[in-house]
Amino acid sequence: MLRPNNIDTIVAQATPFGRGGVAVVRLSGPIIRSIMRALFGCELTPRQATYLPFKNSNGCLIDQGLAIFFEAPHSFTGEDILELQCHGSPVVVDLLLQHTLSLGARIARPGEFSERAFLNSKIDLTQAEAIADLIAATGTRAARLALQSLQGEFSKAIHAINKKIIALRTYIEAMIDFSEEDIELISDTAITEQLQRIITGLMQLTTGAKQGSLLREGITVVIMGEPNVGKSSLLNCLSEKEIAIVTETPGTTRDVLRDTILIAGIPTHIIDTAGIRESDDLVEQEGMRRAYQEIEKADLVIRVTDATTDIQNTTINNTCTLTILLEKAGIHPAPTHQNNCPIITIRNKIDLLSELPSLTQHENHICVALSAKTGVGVDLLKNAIQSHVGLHAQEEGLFLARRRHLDALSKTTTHITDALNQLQTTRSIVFIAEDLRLAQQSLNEITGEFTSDDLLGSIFSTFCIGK
Ligand SMILES: Nc1nc2c(ncn2[C@@H]2O[C@H](COP(=O)(O)OP(=O)(O)OP(=O)(O)O)[C@@H](O)[C@H]2O)c(=O)[nH]1
Ligand SMILES: [Mg+2]
Repeated sequence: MLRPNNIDTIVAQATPFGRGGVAVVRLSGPIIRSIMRALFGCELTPRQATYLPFKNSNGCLIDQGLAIFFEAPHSFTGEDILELQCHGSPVVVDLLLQHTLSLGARIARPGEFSERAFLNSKIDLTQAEAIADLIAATGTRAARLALQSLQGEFSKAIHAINKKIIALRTYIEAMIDFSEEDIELISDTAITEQLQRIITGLMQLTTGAKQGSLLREGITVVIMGEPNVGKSSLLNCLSEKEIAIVTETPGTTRDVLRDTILIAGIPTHIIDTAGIRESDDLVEQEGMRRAYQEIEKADLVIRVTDATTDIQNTTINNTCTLTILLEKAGIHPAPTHQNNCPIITIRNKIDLLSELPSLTQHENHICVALSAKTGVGVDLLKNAIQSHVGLHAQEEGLFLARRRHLDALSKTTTHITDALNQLQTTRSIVFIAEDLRLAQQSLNEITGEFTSDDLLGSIFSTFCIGK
């Protein structure tokens, strides 16, 4: 592990930058006691808030406030920590930081406090990531799930599966080591059953992690369609803001416009694009090229049509795929185009036809009749987006997973499946043992028990300073 030999004492503002009632400056490391003596002329009693003047090296007052000393190892980082609560002025914070730097501390890198907590085994990697996720959470559900992970729920679920792999590995390794001796061997059927049980556990965990990752990452929904059908009006209506310019001139939108809204607690990144039509206008062509780029990355496409003019296009047609839609619009997707993501068709402007809002479904294809101008039927669209995402209402078994967690779970499942295949084909105990070892290694990447220094560096560098 990357425990440095010469541990610096680090300092950072733990509260957001700017003005406020109170700001917190946090220090962690081996020279905290000498910093306390320089700042206050004494060492503080651990875990006791003391109201004190904070002085610079000339004895001049910088501020007065509360100071709390957490003695190692009973602190967040496992090292001595000093927290200074001063008035929330950027000038005061800066003076305090400068003074602590002159006393031998250095400015912390982003995530360095959490990194030290991890390296000193105060928290595991999923808990460290949960701190960053809790801070970044955009909705109450995401915040609740981050807190659960911080309390160790995700790690507990990983450990439960790990225990099963270890138990099986122990048997298998013993079969290799003592194959000549008279030990009780477990049958192939028993090994198969145990492997299958591990796979089932991994599948359940992956489902919960995938669902939870939606709350963290959100989904990308791209609005596409011909010019003037009301795409930008729909973006404005969904985001309840005047983000896009709306005019009756076809070809108004050229740039890609985005906003993120919460639909059933899921961050939904809505993207409005240029209207798609044959055009000689270079700017419009560039707009369409950008629209196409966004469509390629979409999780869901909302195809808007004008109900007053476009009757046959809105007919529900379950053979309507993204590729067909793009070709109809004169865009010929590259042969590498893979995204055949689901499409919801909108019959917009129903207010002009005095039609009632509706949601119709034919096999997998959904059509919503609404008015982006008056807002009627937009709730139906939100419901359709929500059911497309398919997020469970209950939170049990959901984990606010990251991409790397999903990758590690998938690798683990592959290794266990390989072990099962070995059992059914080569029946080589040595190969099975190796697959189980690799499975355990992949699973341990999640909690950080087996993680390369490079990966750790990249994880913690995404944290904010002071955490
Ligand atoms: N009556 C009515 N008018 C609408 C509705 N939605 C949009 N419009 C009008 O249709 C015209 C075009 O709307 P936009 O939202 O700019 O359409 P767009 O698809 O973004 O158009 P481009 O950016 O040019 O591709 C504007 O005059 C809107 O006021 C609707 O539901 N009902
Ligand atoms: Mg527009």
